[in-house]
Amino acid sequence: MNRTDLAVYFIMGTENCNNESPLSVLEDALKAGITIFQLREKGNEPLMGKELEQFARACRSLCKQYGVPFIVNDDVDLALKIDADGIHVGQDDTPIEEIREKFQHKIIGVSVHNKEEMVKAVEGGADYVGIGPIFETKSKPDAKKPAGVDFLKDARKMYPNFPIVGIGGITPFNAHMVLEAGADGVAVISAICNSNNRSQTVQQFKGK
Ligand code: TZP
Ligand code: MG
Repeated sequence: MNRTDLAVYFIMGTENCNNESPLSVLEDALKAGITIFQLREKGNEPLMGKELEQFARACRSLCKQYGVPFIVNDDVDLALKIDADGIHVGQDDTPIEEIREKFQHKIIGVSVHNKEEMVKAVEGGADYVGIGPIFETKSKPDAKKPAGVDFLKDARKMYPNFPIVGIGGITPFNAHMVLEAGADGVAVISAICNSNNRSQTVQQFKGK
């Protein structure tokens, strides 16, 4: 994958869209210029089974229409079934070696929090890593404590050219800290979901 694909990485599931239809939030974000999208269906009442598949297919086709890579969080079977462009996994999800067999030419993203996890992901064949939470987040109840940008800086020094995205509590106001620390982009839920001007928010993330 290109490092530039990570510039504005929008993540969303139905629970993140307050009073708006999730598909219209996604289409608005795509129009605004997000560069990659991850479907992350979590929470108390997540879509499941056929409903989830139908929603995922609709997201997939919107992303295709806008030429934006479509990534599925965690759910390897769903990603394969709907021919997603890639999968994103955390440290407690399916191991990368197992995924790569099924995702030969697709994007694999891994969340990492320290040097050991980073090395393992890169050597195991990840296409990009997500590092966070950088700042305090309200979108992931089980998130680790905010880590700031120290490890992100170390990760960039270790791997000068590897695709890295920062995540967690990132807004147009603090994004510069993440980019200056060496990230190729910012991964966000609430900053885009809750924005009342998504086009402006995305342009701000792009430094415009
Ligand atoms: N992983 C680490 S923080 C986080 C995830 C999925 C949530 C990011 O959401 P927000 O609203 O951009 O802080
Ligand atoms: Mg996970």
